[in-house]
Amino acid sequence: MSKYKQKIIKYLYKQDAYLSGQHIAETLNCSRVTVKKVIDQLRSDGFKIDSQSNKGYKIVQIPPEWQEDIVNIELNDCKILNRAIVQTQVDSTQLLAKSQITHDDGSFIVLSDEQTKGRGRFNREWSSLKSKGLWMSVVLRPNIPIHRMSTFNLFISLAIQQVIEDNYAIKSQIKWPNDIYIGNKKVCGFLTEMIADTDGVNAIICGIGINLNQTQDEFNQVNQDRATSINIAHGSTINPYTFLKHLIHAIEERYNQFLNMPFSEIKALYKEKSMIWDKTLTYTEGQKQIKGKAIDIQDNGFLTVISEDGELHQFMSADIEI
Ligand code: BT5
Repeated sequence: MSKYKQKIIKYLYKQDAYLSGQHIAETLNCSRVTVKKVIDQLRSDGFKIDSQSNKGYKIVQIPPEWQEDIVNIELNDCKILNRAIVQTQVDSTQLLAKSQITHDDGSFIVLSDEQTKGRGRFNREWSSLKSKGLWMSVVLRPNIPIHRMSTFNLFISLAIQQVIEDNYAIKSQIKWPNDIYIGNKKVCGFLTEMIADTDGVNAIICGIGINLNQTQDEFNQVNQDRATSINIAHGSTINPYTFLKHLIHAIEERYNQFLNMPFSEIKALYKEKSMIWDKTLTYTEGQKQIKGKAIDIQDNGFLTVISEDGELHQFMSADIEI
């Protein structure tokens, strides 16, 4: 039955119209009894499926938990990713992705409804409430030397920023090197890790956290005044599958650019979408801390900052207090 379950989900998910049991059975070459059994199973899994005697069936609501079959439908057209691993709860999608790499040499995503130990950079906590956001790790396999990785985050930032702006009409901005903001609140953070040796990069593991459907009071005390969600900015519920579809498409496009063109070609756009210019901010990288203004970004992704005493500083990655 699971073979038909997948096919029936796919068939119904793609349709806006009602489809009769007879029609589904004929198309999928199974009996109407099988169709009915699968529909009952889907309903008990949490799908709301309307049925009307003369018309047939139509999915009207998908359960709030990620459905692997539907995620895979959204990945269908993507040429850079082979599959999705979907979990209800994990410690961190980054950890699960890394453990998969040892026995899967393809490119894939790991998605979870909830993370109990979601992490940001330097092991900082990433709050990942159940079914409220996109908690995802993307594993990619570029065949490039390590030094080329210094611009990867810049391409990915633009992918995420543009999904929010182009599809939801929300002005969003990039905070170099790895955050996306709406106004002065963080809506997304991502981090890029890699497995590499002297021959080059074997795997990129890019962990992306995007707040989709939290209300403001659902953020914990630490993030209460500093975080926002797309739902809050947009004023309505965000369909996670639609968001995922847009994001995968944008990542594919920007990843191909990252592989094939220098950062200098998208630098003007990146700078236009960035929020850190013309402000005196505090930059911290390791032991080094300065107050200054960002004045440019280099073709290798390094940020040039001029400190209050007029000295120029180059940052590869830094924490910026805004
Ligand atoms: C980041 O780190 O912003 C990268 C976050 C990456 C999370 C993803 S989710 C999928 C994958 N699996 C993981 O375990 N991680 C990745 P950083 O720049 O260090 O920022 C962390 C800071 O962001 C925290 O110290 C909080 O102040 C803030 N923060 C935590 N949760 C947040 C949230 N949901 N929304 C906005 N800000 C948050």
